[in-house]
Amino acid sequence: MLSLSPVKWTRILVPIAAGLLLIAAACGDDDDGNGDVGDGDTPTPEVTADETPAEGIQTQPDSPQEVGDEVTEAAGGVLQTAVGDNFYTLNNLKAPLNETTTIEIVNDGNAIHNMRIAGPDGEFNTDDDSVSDPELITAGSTATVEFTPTLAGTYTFRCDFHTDVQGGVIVVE
Ligand SMILES: [Cu+2]
Repeated sequence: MLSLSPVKWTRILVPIAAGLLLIAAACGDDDDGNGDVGDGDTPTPEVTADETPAEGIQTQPDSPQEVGDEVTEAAGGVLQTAVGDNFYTLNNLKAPLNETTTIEIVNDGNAIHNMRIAGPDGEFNTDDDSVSDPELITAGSTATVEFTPTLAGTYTFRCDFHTDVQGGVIVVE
């Protein structure tokens, strides 16, 4: 070792120093790289979280009839209301989630009425509607709607024959 000339020491030390600089630079790059990876990981869970709220009922139309203050709850799987010309006597209804409620509607009016519940899609006249059976309730007769909600929320219903004035809501929870 002691026999090496200054020129030979230089040939050894310069590459070592250069190597140390490269390592230091590489470490700096790694830190930046790790930071980028960390930032990149963050949006991934957000995308997953965005998929979850897709479940649930969609925005429902407003009830065309003013919703009454009196809440009528299902009892023993049955909800009773009536219709006149042209309104529901009880239109602030409440039904349990994941159970079948039979809504009984008596027509106390003279005109034909019915009940159509907008389904989870929040639109009338689509496949997920629940409609009275029979669909036309004549004066003095009774009809039923079998309603089995599997999603919580407030559903809107209306009469197909008086869509602008006759309706109400069913709160499901
Ligand atoms: Cu009607």
